[in-house]
This record gives sequence, C-alpha cells and structure tokens, in this order.
Amino acid sequence: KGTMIIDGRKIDFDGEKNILEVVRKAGISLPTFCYHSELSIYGACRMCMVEDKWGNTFASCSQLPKDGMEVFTNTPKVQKYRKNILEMILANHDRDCTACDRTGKCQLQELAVRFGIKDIRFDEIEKSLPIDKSSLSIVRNPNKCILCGDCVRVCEEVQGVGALSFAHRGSSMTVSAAFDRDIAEVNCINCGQCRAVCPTGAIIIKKENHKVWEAIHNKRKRVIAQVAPAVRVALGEEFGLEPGEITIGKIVAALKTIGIHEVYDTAFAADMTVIEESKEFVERLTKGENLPLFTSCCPGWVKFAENKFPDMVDNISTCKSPQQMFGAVIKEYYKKIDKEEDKETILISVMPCTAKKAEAAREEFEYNGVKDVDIVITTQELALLIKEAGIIFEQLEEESFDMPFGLASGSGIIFGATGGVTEAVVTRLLKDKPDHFAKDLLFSDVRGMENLKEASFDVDGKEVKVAIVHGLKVANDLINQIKAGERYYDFVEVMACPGGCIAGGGQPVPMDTAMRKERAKGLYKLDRTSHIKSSEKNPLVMSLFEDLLKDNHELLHVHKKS
Ligand code: HC0
Ligand code: SF4
Repeated sequence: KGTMIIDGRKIDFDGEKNILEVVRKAGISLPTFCYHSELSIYGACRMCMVEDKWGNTFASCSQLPKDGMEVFTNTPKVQKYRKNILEMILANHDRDCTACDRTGKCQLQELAVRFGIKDIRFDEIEKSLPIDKSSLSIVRNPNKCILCGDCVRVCEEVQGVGALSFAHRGSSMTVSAAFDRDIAEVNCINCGQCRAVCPTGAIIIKKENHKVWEAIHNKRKRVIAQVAPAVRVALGEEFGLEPGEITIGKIVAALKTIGIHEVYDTAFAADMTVIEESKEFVERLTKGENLPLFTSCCPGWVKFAENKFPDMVDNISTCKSPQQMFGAVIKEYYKKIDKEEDKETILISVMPCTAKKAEAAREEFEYNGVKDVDIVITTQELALLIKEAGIIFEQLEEESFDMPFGLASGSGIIFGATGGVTEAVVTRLLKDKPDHFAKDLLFSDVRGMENLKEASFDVDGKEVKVAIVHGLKVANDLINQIKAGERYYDFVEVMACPGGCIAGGGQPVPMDTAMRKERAKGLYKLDRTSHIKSSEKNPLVMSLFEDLLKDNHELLHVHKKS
C-alpha cells in the first residue's frame, strides 16, 4: 500500500503486484509481450522498461511498487530502447504479414505501428525452421516466435503439462516440444492455451474452414451444425462487441446464410449428459464404487488423466461429452432418412475449444465407419467463415435454433463456465428445485473464478461433497491429495482451461480474467432467462429418451477400443 509518482502524477497502489500494474492503473498502456498476470514473471521482453529519477532503467514487471518512488514511462532513453527491441525482434521475424493468421490482431504488428517503425535498421535474418502441423488442434511456426516464453509457462504453470520448452542457446534458441519432436508425439493435451497467450502467429489454430465450404458445396450432404454454449458469449468480440454479449440469434442466422441446413444447440445434448451423468453418479454413490466421479466432458482433461493418472481413468464418467452425444444422436436420427434420400449427414461442431477437434477424431467416437462429429471449427474459425462469406454481422437479423434439437434448459447452457456441470447435475438431483434467488445462494460456492472450489449439498438426506477445478496444474495437485487420502469428494468437475470453456483455446484473444468473468456472466444470464430450469424438464430431451434412445442408451456412453 502506498503512493507512487508516475510521470509526475501521484498514483495510489494497494496490492498491485508490480510497478507495471501501477503504471497501467495510471491509464498508461505500457507494452509487454511476456507479462500475463496469471503467469510467473519472466521479464525477458524488456518492453515495459521505465526510468527512475536517477536515470536508471529497469523492467517494470519485475519490480515491486514502493511508496514515494518516482518513475517515468516515456523518456527519450526508454522510447529508444523499446524501438530498438522491436526492430531486433522484427529483424528476426518472418514478415509475411499479409498471409499470417494473426494479421490485424498480432501484438508485434500492433506495436510496430504504435511506435512508428517504418524501416528496420538490422538485416533480416532468414529463418526456415520447419512448421509443425502434426497436431489436430494447433500449428506451430517457430519462424514467427519472439521467444517471450508465454506458451512454455502457460503449458507448465497452468496446465501442468510441460509439453513445450526452450531449446538450444544464443541466436539458435527456439521453443520446441521435448527432444525437438513433433508436438503430436509428446504429452500435449490439445488445450490451445499456448495459442491463446501467443502474441504473434507462432501458434495458431489448425483450421478446418475449407472443410465446411466443401460440405456445403456438395449437394449430396445434409449439413448440420451444433453450437457450444460458450461460443455465444464470445464471438461478438470479433465484431467489436463486449465480452459476454449474447449473439446466439446472429450466430444461427450467419450459419444459415453460409448455407448450413440445420442449426442446433450443443446445450440440448448437455441436458442429455446431465441426465445420464446424474444417473451414473447416483448408481456409484449407492454402490460406493469408483468415487469420486470425475466429469468427462472436457477432452483436454480426459487426455491429461490418461497420460498422468491411468489408474484413475475408471473414475471418469462413461458419458460421452455433449459434443459427442449430439453427434451420435443426430447420426442415428438421420440414418434411415439419409438412406431413403441418398444423402449423407455431415455434422459440424462450433466449439470454443481446440481439444474438441482431437476429441472428435478419437476412434471410439466412430461407429461402423460413421463418425459422431465430422468437422470441428472454433469460435475464431466461425468468425473467419462469416468474414469470408462477406456477411455483415452487425446487420444480421436474429434467428432461432431449429427443432427438435434446438431447445435447451438453463442448466445445459451453463456447462460452458467453470462450475456449470456441477450446478446442472446437483440441480437435477434436488427434489425441490430452487428458484433463481435460492440458486444464487445455493451455488455461490461453485461459481466464480477461483481455481479450486468446494461445496457440499444435501441430496436425499445424504451429504454429497463436490470439488470443481479448472487449470490442470491445480487438478493434478488435487488428484494427488485425493489419492493420498488427504481429501475426499464424491464428485469432481475438471475443466482444463482457466474459467472453463468460455476461455477455451479457440476463443477470441487476447483474454484476461475480467473478460472471462463477463463471458461467464453472459451464460448465467441465459440461465436466468431460460424457461426451462432443469435438464429433466426439457420436454424434447425426455421424449428423445422415450423414443430414439429407448433401446439405444449405449449411443451416449464411451466404449473404448482397446
Ligand atoms: Fe464446452 Fe461442452 S460446455 S465442453 O465447455 O460438457 O467446448 O461451451 O460444448 O461437449 O455443452 C466446449 C462449451 C461444450 C461439450 C457442452 C460440455
Ligand atoms: Fe501445452 Fe495445451 Fe499448448 Fe499442448 S495445446 S502445448 S498442452 S498449452
């Protein structure tokens, strides 16, 4: 706590972690490549340099604020220093900006414009390092890497995976997967968080836009899309709207305009998941078997568990994720009709998540040569499709989902935020359904952005203990404590990305905690205004269970091929 003098103005600080945050509080946007408030401080890019009254310069991200301290952010010395750094980075950087995925949203490009860099005094160092396209989710181009280390730190510190590290020394330094292998050959779980923090085009989403167009242009295909909960509170950011603004009506309209025949809601399938998973949970509770039950809807988490905790895999719910449940159901629904009409149903998922691409490709999600889900595009790719098609998003007239798979309860929609699955399952199990005010109170411990949340509920006179984690490093530590008998839970929800799907690796970037909160708020608003409060009150889901799924329950569960 204290007061600093920033460029001659007094600025109070209280709990700010470093001088950089105090400078930002003063309304000055000091540039950085390697500073993220959620990650450890690396201090490598030196762009946030400031000068003190004695002429000393230092990186403001790496120093604690001190009472009475005076710093200057725009002296000739630091201005020159920043320009120099930018020129050196640019000399080392592949400059095919027009063809780059990040053009217009690249932090390096933005700063080059901001600092008026027109000519670069250093010779361009030609690099032709191989581009790694091995992953189903991301593409790594080390020629565009500026060595800020953000991807290395997020993968290690937030996800506890450590798939990336610095390799070699001096001017040959690069970021690579262990032993310079392809990323698909190491323990990467496809979460895309490295892509979400990368300031340039060095890590991008593996795009499947062209497959969408191919499907639409083929007259024999019945092209169907499902839209995940979290997409509707983030896509708007690509079109100048605020995080959390709900754009589902426009999303449906855009997909229809592009040429997709039917557009449905993944939250419908989330209602199915709630019903199946609650049933499984009650069975396990009764038998006292395989507890805690871990959720299965996050494919990054499932892969992480398979890699790190193979002995806990039986604790993961056997329910397919909503994305896969939806695919299995829609393919079954159209099986006969497709035959009669000589058509093939193609299902496109629109997801906030890069790991959903890898999930859809898993062999257990293919039955008799028919995949549950054919193409997975992320929120970012949807924005691109809309732009490619020339659609003026702002002018779109809102449309509603198609029926019968377009109606979801509020419970299905909040799946997209951390704590949402738990809230939906517990709501399903409670005999007396709480109204919105009671729900806010009852579930206050499961909402919010803390990495680990705990709560207990009275279900039929039995106390049920739940934990919710997001960020796999925290999940890793929690599981170790559960295994050591230090903690006990009946139900554990795990989402790989901090904040849940709303902060998935396929969402618009950059994102910070405030944006995550706004996106989550958007989903809770949809829950509040939904006519159907609890998954089993969704009449269309229930009629599906009585009809198509009556003798076909296995469609909703994972059957591993070993
Ligand atoms: Fe999610 Fe999902 S909620 S994982 O976060 O469970 O991606 O939004 O679609 O499948 O519904 C992502 C989001 C989904 C699935 C749902 C779940
Ligand atoms: Fe690490 Fe996730 Fe990136 Fe893979 S996708 S390298 S697990 S951050």
